[in-house]
Amino acid sequence: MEKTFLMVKPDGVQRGLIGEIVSRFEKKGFQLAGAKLMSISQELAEEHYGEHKERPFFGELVDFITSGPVFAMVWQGEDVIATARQMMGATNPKDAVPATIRGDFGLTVGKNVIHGSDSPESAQREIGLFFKEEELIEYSKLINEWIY
Ligand code: DAT
Ligand code: MG
Repeated sequence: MEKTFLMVKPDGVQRGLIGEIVSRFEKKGFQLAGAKLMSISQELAEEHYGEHKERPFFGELVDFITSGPVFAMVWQGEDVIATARQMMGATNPKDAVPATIRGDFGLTVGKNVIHGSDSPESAQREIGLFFKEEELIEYSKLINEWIY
């Protein structure tokens, strides 16, 4: 089953949105494979956001993501990578439609509440950066028979 890396950013943790965000993915029918509250080191932040190294906002982005704890998660399910991106909404909350996470809870691009992998390649890379294999749990849920 496809897996993706999702993370409640420091603003979302401070604002008490962990439960709300977990709940949305649970209710959708996705299955949690791993989760932890953690601090991101400077090195991990720079690696995670490596694709944006040359962008003018890179320093700000690294400072922000290391500014407080994040809630890192791996979710699995059919088409979870693309569907989670849709549920997150556009990068800039100004453009994110209502009923998306950024549309409902964000106002500015710098503090947009949630991160999600944008492709199978980035999902694999980001899961590997944040989780050890033994931190991901394979288990079956009977309810999946009513989802698939
Ligand atoms: P996404 O998080 O939707 O995958 P991205 O990968 O393009 O978006 O950018 C990573 C993060 O960088 C994004 O969540 C917020 C920040 N960011 C993106 N564009 C920005 C900009 N123009 N100014 C400030 N921060 C920006
Ligand atoms: Mg991205």
